Amino acid sequence: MLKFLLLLLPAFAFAQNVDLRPYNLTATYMFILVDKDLNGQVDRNEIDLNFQQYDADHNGRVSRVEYINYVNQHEPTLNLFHDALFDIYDVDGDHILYHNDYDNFYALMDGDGNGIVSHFEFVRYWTILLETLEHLHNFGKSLQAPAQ
Ligand SMILES: *[C@@H]1O[C@H](CO)[C@@H](O)[C@H](O)[C@H]1NC(C)=O
Ligand SMILES: [Ca+2]
Ligand SMILES: [Ca+2]
Ligand SMILES: [Ca+2]
Repeated sequence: MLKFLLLLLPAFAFAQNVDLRPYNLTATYMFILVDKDLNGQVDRNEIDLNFQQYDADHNGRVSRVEYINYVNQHEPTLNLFHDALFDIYDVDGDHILYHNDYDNFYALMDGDGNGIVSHFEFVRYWTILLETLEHLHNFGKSLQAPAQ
């Protein structure tokens, strides 16, 4: 399933040609999965909940190896994209995701800085991120020109 920030994509997770467009629809789908208590916003603890699924050894931290292992089991065709996402999450660059990284990422998504990530803010942030990293998950599709 599209597990949020590992976001990820359900049925076609193993397909060769994953197409996440339209990005605002993918971002909306991610929001629905992340907003576990259905209160219409992403609460800070919901970020923790999301990342817990990657913490294979349950030590409270997500290493790059744990994250990539999870990706390889669930969304292998998006591994380049996820490698870049890990770098975005890992704000202090120590290759381990922990509370400080989640705090930072939450603040990045909180466009108006009021301490709450609204549906609108989440979808806007992820739509832009999916566009920005398009070359890492949409490779090939723009090269499918008709044969001459
Ligand atoms: C996505 O963006 C398109 C074009 O702006 C818009 O028509 C559509 O309603 C949007 N969909 C969602 C789910 O926000
Ligand atoms: Ca761990
Ligand atoms: Ca870190
Ligand atoms: Ca906000």
